[in-house]
Amino acid sequence: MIPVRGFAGQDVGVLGLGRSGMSTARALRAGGAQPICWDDGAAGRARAEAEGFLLKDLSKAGALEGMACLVTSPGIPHLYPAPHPVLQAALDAGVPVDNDIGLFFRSLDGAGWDRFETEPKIVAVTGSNGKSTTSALIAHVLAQLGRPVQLAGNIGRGVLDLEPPEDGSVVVLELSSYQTELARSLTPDIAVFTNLSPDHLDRHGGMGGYFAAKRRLFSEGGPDRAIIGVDELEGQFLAGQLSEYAADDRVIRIAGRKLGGPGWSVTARKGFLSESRKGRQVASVDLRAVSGLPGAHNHQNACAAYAVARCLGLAPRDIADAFESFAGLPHRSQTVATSAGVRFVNDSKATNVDAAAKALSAFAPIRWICGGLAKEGGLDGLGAGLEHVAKAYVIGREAEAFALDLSALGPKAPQVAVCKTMAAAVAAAAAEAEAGDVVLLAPAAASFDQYDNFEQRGDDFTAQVQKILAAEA
Ligand code: UMA
Repeated sequence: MIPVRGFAGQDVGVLGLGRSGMSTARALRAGGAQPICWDDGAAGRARAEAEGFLLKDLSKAGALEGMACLVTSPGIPHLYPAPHPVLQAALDAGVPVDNDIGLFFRSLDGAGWDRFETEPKIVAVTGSNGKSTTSALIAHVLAQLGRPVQLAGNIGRGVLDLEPPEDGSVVVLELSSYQTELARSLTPDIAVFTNLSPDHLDRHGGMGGYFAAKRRLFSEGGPDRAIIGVDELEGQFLAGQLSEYAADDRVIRIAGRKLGGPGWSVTARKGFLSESRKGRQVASVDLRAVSGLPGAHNHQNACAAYAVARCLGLAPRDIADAFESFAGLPHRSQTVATSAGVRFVNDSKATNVDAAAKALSAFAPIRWICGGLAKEGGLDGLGAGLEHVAKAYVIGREAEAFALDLSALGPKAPQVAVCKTMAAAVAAAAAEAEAGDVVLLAPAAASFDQYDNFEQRGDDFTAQVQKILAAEA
């Protein structure tokens, strides 16, 4: 645990008692503060009570009086579509608001940091898609090459749960826009922006707000190195803004196309990663046979992880060797079974259209399981990968509406079956699949209409596949 500094003897409100809230309460207590906790759900309150934390309904008038700070959880709206009532009360009372990420950065350095022979490095990864895989891949490469490394953040572990970093170690943080928008302190040594596509727009008041939330990772503390995906205009703009001159190698551009100019870049085309500096290629890696990183979107993740590893002084050959043993993450292009030449792939994390488009372009021919709680922006962004789809099997409470939206894509529209449940979709797709086909779950929608989260949806897919294959055996 990282004890929180700066609040000893003071009251600090903790709103939300899930993964980040509970670790915040513990770390505040370890740093000598008095956490005063609240959660709108009984389960959260029970968790805190079981650990002896003080509970107080922070929405009651005057409850925030005398508090040094209010720490909130990422899932709780602090601005749009409307602040949670406790956040509004903090704004009204002038109580500073922070989150566990801000507390982590403010608590990390300070007394004792100079005892290290090799200072620990903090790498923070943000972006719409690929940030979990990129973060996990960075951690994997470093671990393979013998560097002590810890991984936390949006990937599922509260950042204050980390152990204090040791000599020469690296902390890799996956950060969502919810987290970067609010943190009062953001000072990574290396920061990565993978890409940008519409997501969480209700929480950020639109695309501009969403981009601004992510951009804070680069503007607050000013990382020593910024690794920026420039396949979208926003990334191009950000890279341009951070570079003092064209060959400024504090900025490393990553892309799925060839980049000109004298700057430092890492690009991936047709399965080959290429590193260029001062206009010349300095290294290349063949990614085609790396089974844990299928498809162009994973090749972009590989570019970002490679760039981080290069910034940390690792050699291209060693990084390439470490890629080979990366198994991928559950629910992201994860092959869960292969039977009679049919591959079953769980990409439940494809919760938006852009992520699904990337999954569709990574495989062919596809029996595509899709649908759920549709996000703003429609299905137009599914792009060229749609041509890989032999047939779509639609799940979700609003499956008919989703199927209609797919059919409305005109000549590009695949053949569609309305299945509603995962069991029906997997059964139909498996029955119709031929050797060489990929049965792919890549919903292009959130899971909350039928599941608690995308992990539960992916687990259901895997369970249904196993059931069918067991019955066939
Ligand atoms: N709660 C309230 N009032 C509310 C809403 C929630 O009291 O109005 C309470 C809930 O009852 C619950 C707690 O807040 O007890 C949950 O807080 P949370 O939703 O912030 O979830 P945590 O368990 O703290 O997990 C958070 C991240 N969750 C979100 O961003 C929604 C996790 O990312 C992250 O792994 C974890 O911190 C550790 O850092 C998950 C996520 O869905 C994976 N992220 C989004 C994404 O990837 O798209 C951004």
